[in-house]
Amino acid sequence: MGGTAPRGDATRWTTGLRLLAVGLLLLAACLCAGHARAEDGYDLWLRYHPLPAAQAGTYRSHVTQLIAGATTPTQVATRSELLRGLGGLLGQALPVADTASRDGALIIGTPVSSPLIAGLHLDMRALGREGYLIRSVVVNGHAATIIAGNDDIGVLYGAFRFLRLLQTAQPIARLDLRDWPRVKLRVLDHWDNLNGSVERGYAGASIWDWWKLPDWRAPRYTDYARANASIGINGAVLNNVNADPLILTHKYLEKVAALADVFRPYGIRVYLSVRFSAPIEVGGLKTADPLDPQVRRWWRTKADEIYKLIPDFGGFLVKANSEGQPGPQDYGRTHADGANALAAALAPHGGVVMWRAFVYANKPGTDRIKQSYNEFKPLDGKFAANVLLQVKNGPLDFQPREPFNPLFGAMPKTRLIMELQITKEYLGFATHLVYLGPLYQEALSADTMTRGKGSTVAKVVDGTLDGHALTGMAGVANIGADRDWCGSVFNQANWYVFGRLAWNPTLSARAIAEEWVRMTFSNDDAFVKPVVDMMMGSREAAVNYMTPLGLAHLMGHGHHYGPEPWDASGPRADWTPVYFHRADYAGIGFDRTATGSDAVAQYAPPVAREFASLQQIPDKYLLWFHHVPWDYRMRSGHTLWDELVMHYTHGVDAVKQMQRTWSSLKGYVDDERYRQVAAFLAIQLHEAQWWRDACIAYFQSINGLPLPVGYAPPAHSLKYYKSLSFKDVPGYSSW
Ligand code: GCW
Repeated sequence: MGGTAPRGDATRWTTGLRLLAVGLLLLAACLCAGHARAEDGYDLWLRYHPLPAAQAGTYRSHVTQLIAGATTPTQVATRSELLRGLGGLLGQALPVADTASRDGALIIGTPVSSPLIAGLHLDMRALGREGYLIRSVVVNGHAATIIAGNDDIGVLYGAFRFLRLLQTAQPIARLDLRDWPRVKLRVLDHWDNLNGSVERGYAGASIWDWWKLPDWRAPRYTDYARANASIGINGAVLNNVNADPLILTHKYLEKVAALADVFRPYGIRVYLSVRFSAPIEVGGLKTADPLDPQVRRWWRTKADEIYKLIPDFGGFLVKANSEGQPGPQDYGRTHADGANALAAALAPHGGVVMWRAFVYANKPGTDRIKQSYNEFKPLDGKFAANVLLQVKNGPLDFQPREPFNPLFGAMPKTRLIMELQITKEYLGFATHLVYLGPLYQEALSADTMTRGKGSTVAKVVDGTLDGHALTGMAGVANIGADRDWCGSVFNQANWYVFGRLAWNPTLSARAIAEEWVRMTFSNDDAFVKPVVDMMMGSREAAVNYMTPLGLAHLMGHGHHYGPEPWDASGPRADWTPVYFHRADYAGIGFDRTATGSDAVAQYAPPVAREFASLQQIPDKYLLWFHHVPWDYRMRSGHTLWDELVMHYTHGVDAVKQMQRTWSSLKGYVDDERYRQVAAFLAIQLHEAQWWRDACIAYFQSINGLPLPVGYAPPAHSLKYYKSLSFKDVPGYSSW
């Protein structure tokens, strides 16, 4: 302070006042943000932050002690989750007791693990192994709540459900609910490579640290298992379907076994993607012919080795004769021959084969979307009992919108598992806010009409349509080593909704979004409603700014980043946007009616008629099935071209609206998450505008038509958009 003139009392006084004011402001800010402390997203929807005092007080009177066994690893996990969750939510540690000594005991267990539960003689037949029942009861004259199941894992699921009731501010005084999974295998498919990269992964490197496994079992593996168990996911395929054969070497199997050990208490089985030619690459054989006795013996011995290390190993996932992967057709055998050979090796141990139907190699020249059906439908009835055919939701490839895959309902004698993509390869990668609940729900609720009205895809998936007990749903994971797991907070909702719909495919995407928002952010209705609305509209926004009215696959070549509708570069025609949109001076769209590729004929007649008819086809599938002139009159009265421009523009406007919604909610969210979402929405807007402008510029270069009045021209020339090129795009080029 040398050299500064001494200040008088008055100055000191004002400075003091100022400091006090600043201090008070800071204090106020801290108090306001009390519920909104900075968060990095690591805790997902299992945050367990203290509930508002009044609410916590009510809950505390209903939950005063925990009576829970801790003999098996699953029981230990369940008890510790409840202590952690309730302790956090209620703001005080919950005492563990042996018997209900006062009102408010939370009693958990199975009739075997808990004498108190056994004494209630509950009817739990319908619950199966994984279901649970939560009920308010009276025990020893005291009000109590029970969480009961037939098996420890059901109790764990029930515990997470109970926590969710509190997390989402539901009443718990008079509970009587029971639930069980409608689908048997609820599986995440990780496209993780052994070198730590993730194909189509946008959340950093793989979470599996293969290098340090099996010695180092990162705590994160347990948190991964907790998160999955909380939504009922019970399986994980650890490695990419473009599989490295090394995963089947003993060294790697030991690593896999370590992960299986961590996951086991949480009811999660591990599965592996296998390369069909592994008997050659790992086994040193000359062939991988599935009918060769040596090859069959090799798979059997390999399966025996795996089950010695991992007694509850789930099975294999196989991508064969697809996109360059080896397969049975290399030896003149069918997909069924291939699948059954592996299935025979796993069957003695109770394992399954999930054989992917995503193939389009058999007849180049045939409409790509028809090939999988052509190839697999004739094999109905030919697959072994422990084979599931894994079918993508749509016939093409995880586009922003596709009609349902016609294989659903078309193979009644085959167990079909549905594959959805959670990672947003075609939906803006990590940064775009696109909630996939509506996409999944649209796919599941589609009516295949294969057994009359009401033969929905969901009924194929849950097995009720054709009476299958072995059923499944698989989601390509969006999980990586990023601190927030999924590359953004809102991407976590897609992991969440996948798990919830795999548990019960008839749940509503909106209800699930609401649960997630309450658990992830806040129970304040003033926040919940607008955020859920924003999420529910987000997928349609993306469809509009990327591929409206049934367009598909206009993304950048190979890496799939941004628009490249002009791309015709090969090496295969059916990898290029021009193949899919077929725009020319006269019109646009892919004629898949009888005058074109006749893909409509793969659907049940009433659906085929609807899709084939210009009068009946819903606008959203128009250009998927029809090639129509640019001046075609839409139902709205606009021409197709005008309507296309309007859809693109709506998409961009919807993102602007999302930005407005988010900025109006600043006060409800901690700064860290608020700012990331805001920044990502800015990226989304920029890229949505780019999508709109690039596509309009390109299509306009083909049809020469003016834009409808009031619609802004693209910001740049087509030449400019074509000049953009991208290197090192995340998630690309691992195979
Ligand atoms: O969508 C495509 C992806 C490939 C992927 C393939 C598949 C794993 O671009 O990266 O490969 O689908 O599902 O097999």
